This record gives sequence, C-alpha cells and structure tokens, in this order.
Amino acid sequence: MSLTIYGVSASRAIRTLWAAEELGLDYKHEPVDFTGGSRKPEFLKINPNGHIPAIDDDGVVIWESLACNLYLARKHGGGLWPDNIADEGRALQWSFWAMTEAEKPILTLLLNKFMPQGGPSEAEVAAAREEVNAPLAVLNNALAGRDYLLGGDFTIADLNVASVLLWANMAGIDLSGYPDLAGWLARCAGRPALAAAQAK
Ligand SMILES: N[C@@H](CCC(=O)N[C@@H](CS)C(=O)NCC(=O)O)C(=O)O
Repeated sequence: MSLTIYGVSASRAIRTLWAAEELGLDYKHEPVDFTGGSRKPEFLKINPNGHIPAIDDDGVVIWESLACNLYLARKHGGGLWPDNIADEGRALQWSFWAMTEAEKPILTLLLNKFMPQGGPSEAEVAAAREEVNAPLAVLNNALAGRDYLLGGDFTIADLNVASVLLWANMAGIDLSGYPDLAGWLARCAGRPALAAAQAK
C-alpha cells in the first residue's frame, strides 16, 4: 500500500496530514508549496486546479482537502468514520458546511492579519467581520451540551470543521462569545496527531 500526500503543512494540506496522523497511516509526504510548486506541470497532472493538498492512494488520486479526509476516514475507519449512516450524513454536512459557510470569512480575516498590505480590502474585511458571526453561532449552538459534533467522540466531522476553524485562532478572531465552540476547538487543537502533522 502506498499513500502520498502532496502539500506543505503550512497550507490546507495540514488538514489531510492531520487526518493521516490520526489514522496512524504510513504515508509519503511531498511538500509541494503554494508559491509556484502547485502550478508546475508535474503537479498539475495530479491536481489540474493547481492547488494543494492532493493525495495519491495506490493510484486513486483525490483533491480538495476535506474530500481527501473523508475518503481516508471512510477507507481506514479507526474511530474517525461514523458507525451509522445518519452520522455519516452529518459528517458530510459538517464538512460541506465548513467549506461553504465558514471558510471564506475566516480566510479573509486571516489574510488581513498576515497581509495587511495587498490583502483583502477594508470593505471585504468589514463584510467578513459581519459574515463570520452566523457560522460561529451555528457551530457554537451545535456544540452546546456535547463534547464533539456527533456526540461524545472525536470524528472526521470534528477534524474537518476544526481544521478550518483553526484559522480563526490564527486570525485572532475573538471566540469568547462562543464558549462551547472555543472549548471544542481547544480540545481538537490539543490532539497529538495535529502536532505531528504540523511538524511535517
Ligand atoms: N478548496 C481547496 C483549496 C485548495 C487551495 O486553494 N490551496 C492553496 C494553499 S492553502 C493553494 O494551493 N494555493 C496555490 C495556488 O492556488 O496556486 C481545498 O480545500 O483543498
């Protein structure tokens, strides 16, 4: 069996490196960067979008970070994949939600922090500050009275959503008004598998 994960850990590839570490997989890491490497012809053969991450699992090539994670968790289980179809549906729901509802405003605020010159415009930042509150409230409410999104255990739903929400911490977004979310995010961020992935 051979699994290759493409993408430097200081990119969305951290999401898939984290999943692979949680699953205890043996994999090869190709640290393709996002400042040119992802646009090289050899990488475009893997992901024609020119983005990292991507994986090649014995010839099965998957791109889109959270799709890579769903695939790996579905294939290897290891407690990350739900044990019933209702929770599988919820894991898909939360993964798509992270990408479509939460990622954009959080990324705008992250870019604003690290690229004060040449990053998002003032108007885009103001809109993102407003826009981010709705998904943060939805997530906070979903976590009320439970440790993890599907109940008592950490699953791929948590990994996928937390891997996007980690940017909120990096962007310095104040989460004090969302205590259930903040507690959950701290639990997810403290997992040794994430530290192992960050060290790649
Ligand atoms: N929706 C994609 C986005 C991937 C993406 O945009 N990755 C960035 C790095 S974080 C990238 O490859 N940027 C380089 C480029 O677009 O040339 C995913 O989640 O995998």
